[in-house]
Formats: sequence, C-alpha cells, structure tokens
Amino acid sequence: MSRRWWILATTLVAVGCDRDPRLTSVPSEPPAPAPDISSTPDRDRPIHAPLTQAPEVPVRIYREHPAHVIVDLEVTEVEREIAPGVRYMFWTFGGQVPGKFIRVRQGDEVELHLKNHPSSKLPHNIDLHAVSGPGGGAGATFTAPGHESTFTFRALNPGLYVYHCATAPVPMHVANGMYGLILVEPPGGLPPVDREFYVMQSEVYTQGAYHDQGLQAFSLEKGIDEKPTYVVFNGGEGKLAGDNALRARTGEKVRIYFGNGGPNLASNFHVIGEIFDRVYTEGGSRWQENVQTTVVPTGGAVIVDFTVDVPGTYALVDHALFRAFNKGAVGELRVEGMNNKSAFSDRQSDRTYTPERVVAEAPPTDPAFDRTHEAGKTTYTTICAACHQPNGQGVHGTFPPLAGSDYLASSSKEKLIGHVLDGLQGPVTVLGETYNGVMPPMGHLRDHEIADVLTYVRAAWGNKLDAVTPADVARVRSQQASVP
Ligand code: HEC
Ligand SMILES: [Cu+2]
Repeated sequence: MSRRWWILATTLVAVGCDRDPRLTSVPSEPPAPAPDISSTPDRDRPIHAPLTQAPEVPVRIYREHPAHVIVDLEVTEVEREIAPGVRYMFWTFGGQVPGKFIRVRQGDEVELHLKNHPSSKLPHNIDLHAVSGPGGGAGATFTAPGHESTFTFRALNPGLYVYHCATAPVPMHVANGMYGLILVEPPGGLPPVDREFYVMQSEVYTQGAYHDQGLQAFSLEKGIDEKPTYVVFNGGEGKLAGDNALRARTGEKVRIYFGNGGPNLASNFHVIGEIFDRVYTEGGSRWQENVQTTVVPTGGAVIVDFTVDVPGTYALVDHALFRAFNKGAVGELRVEGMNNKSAFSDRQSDRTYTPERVVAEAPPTDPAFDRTHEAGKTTYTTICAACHQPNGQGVHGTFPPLAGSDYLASSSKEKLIGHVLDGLQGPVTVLGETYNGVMPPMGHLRDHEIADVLTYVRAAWGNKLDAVTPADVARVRSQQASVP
C-alpha cells in the first residue's frame, strides 16, 4: 500500500471509530471499580455537613468513600413575613422556611442532631424520606423544647428527598413551615452544572384573607378544606423576586432542586420561557428529557436541569396559575449575558391591523353612552379588565375596584391620567381596603385612548364623574415632559 493510501485508510478507520465504537478493535478500558457505597466510614474522623439556607445549595461532594457525617439542625419558632406587611409564626428547621438543605453521599452514615431551642413552645421531631427505618427517624428524634436528640442512619438510596416534622398534629407542623430537602448524591455526583438552586413550594393557611396585614393566625379550617391563603416558594411571596431573584448568565446550565412541602397541593412546576433539558422525575435516578411542566407531589421533589440561552427574566410558577397570580407562587430567574437572536428574535414589528371585514359591534345598550364610551369600553375590556375585572369590581385584596371607588371619585383627572401614564404602586386605600400592588405604566396608549377609557370608567357601573378629553391627557403628558 502506498503511503497515501495508508493515510486515507487510517483516516477512514478513525472517522468510523468516532461514529460507532463497535467497529474498532481498540481494546476497551478496564471496567471502573464498583463505586464504594458500603465500606465502613471512619467514625473517628467525622465530617460536619455544611447546611445552607434556600436558595443556596451546599457544594458538590467529591469524596470517593462513605463518611460519618454529622448534621446539626436547630428547630426554632420565629415570626417571619409571608408577604409585605403580613407576618406569621413559623416553626422552622434552622430559622427560615424552608429548612436547611442537607447534602450527603450515598453510603454515608448520617448522625443527626435535632436541637429544639429552649424558646420553643412545642416538641418537634424529624422524618427524613431518605431514611430506611421506622418513621424516617420521627420516633427517634421527638424532642422537647430545650432538648437535643440524636440518631444515626445510613443513606442507602441516592436521590432528592423531603424531610419534615411529624409531631402531632402533623399537618399543622408541616403547614407551619417544618420541611426541607436532603440530597443523597450518587458516588461521583450528579453531572456537573454551572448553578444550583434550592426552591421549595408550600402553602400557608391564615385566618385573614390574602394580604390582610399584621400577624396572621393559622386556620385549621382552611387547612382541612385544602384552601390555602398563600401558595409560595421559599416560605413567602416575593422571596425569589427583585433583589432576591435567582441569577445566571447565558450559556449556563442551571439546576433546581425543587421540593414540595405541601401539606396539601401537588405542584405543577414550570419555568416560563424555558424547557427542562432533564427532569429527574420525583427526585429519583432516572431522567426524562425535554419537559415543559413537571408534577411534584407533596412530600416529593424533583431535580430539573436546563440551559439558559437568551437573556431576560424567567418566572418560576406553579402552572395552576391562580396560585401564581393570586396566591404568591411565582419566583424570578434573571439571566444576563449576550443576546442570542438565532434562538429568540424578540418583537420584530408592531403595526396597526385592519381587517377587511369589519365585525359589527353590538349597539350600545345605554343610550347615554356615546361613541366615546364605546371606544373607552373597548380599551377597558382589552386592557384594564384583566386586573380590574369586566364590571370594575376588582379582585379582593389584589386589584382595587373601580366601580364605586372613592379613590377614583376623590382624585383629580390629572392624577388619574398620571396613574395610567406612569403606572401606580405603593399603598392605596379604596373603600376602606388597602392595596399594595403594581399597576403597570400604559403610556404607550394614545391620548384619545386614555381619555376614552377614563371617561368610560368614570361613568360606568354607577360612577357619575365627568368626561376626560384628549386635550387633558396631552396637557399632563407635556407637563411631565417639561419636568427636568
Ligand atoms: C396588571 C393589572 C392592572 C391593569 C392592566 C390595570 N390596573 Fe389599575 N390598578 C392595578 C393595581 C394593582 C392597582 C393598585 C395599585 C397600588 O396598590 O398602588 C390599580 C389601581 C388603579 C386605580 C386607582 C385605585 C382605584 O381603584 O380607584 C385606577 C383609577 C386604575 N387602576 C385604573 C386603571 C385603568 C383605567 C386601567 C386600564 C387603562 C388599569 N387600571 C389597568 C392593576 C392594574
Ligand atoms: Cu414540629
């Protein structure tokens, strides 16, 4: 064979072996030794497990052998915020909700110390779903205030597990915040990623309505009816928003260890604008690929991996969407970095759409309503009604009513125009109820649209206020423009 033919032939073999390893005669590597999960750990050199507060996750475990691991968990009963101005007496594993994240390795011998702070009013214990043994440790750890209990278990099965208090009345201890996650890593660990986060969903049952201010008492009745006042991530509304949002950069692989403390509702976990590349269903060892929404049972968990390709804000939600929009189950992942126009173009155009066949509108029912009112009604229905509701009645605790609103009646036209142009936030009181939400700015609307919609709102549903003209809107706009 000439030298040239020889090179060509070896190249073909090399290409072939790239494609299909079965075609090569290269000896395969010796089989890897079975991972060590059962050798006896060295009890004289225990490791103290670093525990973290959500959304942090302890660092990956690189150890090749099982170890004797000491976990120190302190139970405290503390007042925390569920939402701005709404407080609740939570019972916690480690001072916050959810409880601290525990990370061990398969085969580890875990010596768990449960310390119940002397200031606690009640005994507590811990049932870890990672334990093979009666009660998951509940009986072994029943601990009175000012006491410490210890028990040891072997982490036999890898996976992501929920732990929780199991002291009677158990659902109440769980509803009051007593749950967290323990990860038992397989030897060698899960595939590495760039960022790991700890998020846990749960419900809060308060005697007051959603957003009622002040310290709230637990409602046993709502708990039994499975009608939570709040459904939240990491113990409260907004705990993963604004300055507390999860953060990543484009191109990174993100992993979320997601648990559901319940105590009642299964979660429909979804990240708006992302697809999970991998879902370790129910926190087990097998994964599913390319998943939009994953069901997480209460007392269960899931590991999701995804790559963030496009910068922007992604919302974590329970896709049972009233829980997200009306009970708090929404968080934020903020992604910064290079734009990726091939993955996502963003809006490419926005122009007026005029269909050739105009759909006839129903004649106005109230003869006093002229064309202005009709135009205003259309704007109201397409934009404002989503929050303030079709008949202006609002949503209790969330969106203030416009029908019969004393705030509307006592505000100047200029002020109301300003609210539509700039949006509105901060506390406002309407009919004796204080709202503290966010109305988005709508300055993109034309002067006549704002005038018409305010005219409509001021004259509909029994409101008896006079009209707002496009000139009024133009005046407010120009005054704003001249403010330095
Ligand atoms: C995304 C939801 C949302 C949309 C859309 C919205 N609003 Fe609001 N609006 C709110 C919230 C929330 C508040 C209370 C803000 C606060 O707490 O500071 C509010 C407050 C108001 C108030 C003062 C309080 C009251 O009840 O009198 C007026 C007036 C008002 N909105 C008018 C409008 C009009 C007109 C539109 C449509 C052009 C509109 N809103 C669209 C959410 C919305
Ligand atoms: Cu308890």
